[in-house]
Amino acid sequence: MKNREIHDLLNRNEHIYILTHTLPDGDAIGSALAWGAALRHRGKKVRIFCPGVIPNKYAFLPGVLEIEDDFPASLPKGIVFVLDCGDMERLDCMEEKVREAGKIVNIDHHATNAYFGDYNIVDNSASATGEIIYRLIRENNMLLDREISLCLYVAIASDTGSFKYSNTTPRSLQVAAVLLKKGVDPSLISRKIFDEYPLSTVFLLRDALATLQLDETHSIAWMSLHEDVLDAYGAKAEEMEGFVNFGKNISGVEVGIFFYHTRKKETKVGFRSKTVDVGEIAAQFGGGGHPRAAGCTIGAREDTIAMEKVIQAVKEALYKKEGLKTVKCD
Ligand SMILES: [Mn+2]
Repeated sequence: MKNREIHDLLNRNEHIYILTHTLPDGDAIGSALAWGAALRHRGKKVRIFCPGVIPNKYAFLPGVLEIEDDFPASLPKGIVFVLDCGDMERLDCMEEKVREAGKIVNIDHHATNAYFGDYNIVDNSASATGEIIYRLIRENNMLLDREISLCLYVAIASDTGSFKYSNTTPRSLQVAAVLLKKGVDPSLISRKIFDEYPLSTVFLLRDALATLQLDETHSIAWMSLHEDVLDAYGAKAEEMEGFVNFGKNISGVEVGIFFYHTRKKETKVGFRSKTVDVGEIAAQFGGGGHPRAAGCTIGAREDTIAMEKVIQAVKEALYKKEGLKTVKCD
């Protein structure tokens, strides 16, 4: 989509709807708020939607309270910008109403993007959707004040894991440099979105670490928590995010697994891996994901049965990989 087309589209429409995905991350929220603020400054009537809850750690972002969770039917026709979504499923059943509201502009950086928009601005070389929004703002001479810069910085810092992941490029750092010049405080953002956690999270982590176990070769590390423990601390399920890495990051460990047992006799399994394709393992149990990060849900009479099955499958995948290695060495 050319900038002239964006320009025309904006000139012809007064109402703008910005949507982002369920279980929003910093890129989803930061991109939506930045794009919304820039368009508002252009005199547009902007509404921002995100299905589901916005995690508390983003509460410091300007405009976050205006984000609505339910997309109403029969809105005045406008343009719908869908941000950071590989497909429309991520809008959590809002698709039909969304398509009625106007032409869809799909802005995203996922390699798997389904090009579901009437217009598509998809760039998988961008580290974050926030990086694409930055480019649109600059190329169309839109406002880039300190608040918009803050939202864009959160977007890019989130998706690059604070400029640590392999998707960090010279370009993402160049954009970050401009945003810092606009007055963004990187240490404040780091504290808010990466470092701070509620007390309940530390209690949960303590209990999870107490369950840490390893296989005999110390290649697999796993931990577990039951829903009852979360309730005891008044903790939310999202607080367990990242616990699985404590196992995976142990020197010598190849695969970290986290088991969350619900009262419905379901076990939600999170995998993180250094080498083994855990996406394949998760798929064996009806789940999915990426080679290095995946998940699945297993129903079983006993929590231990679900765990044993999963650990056995990981062991088999590890042995298969090691078998291949031996063949190669010969
Ligand atoms: Mn993203």
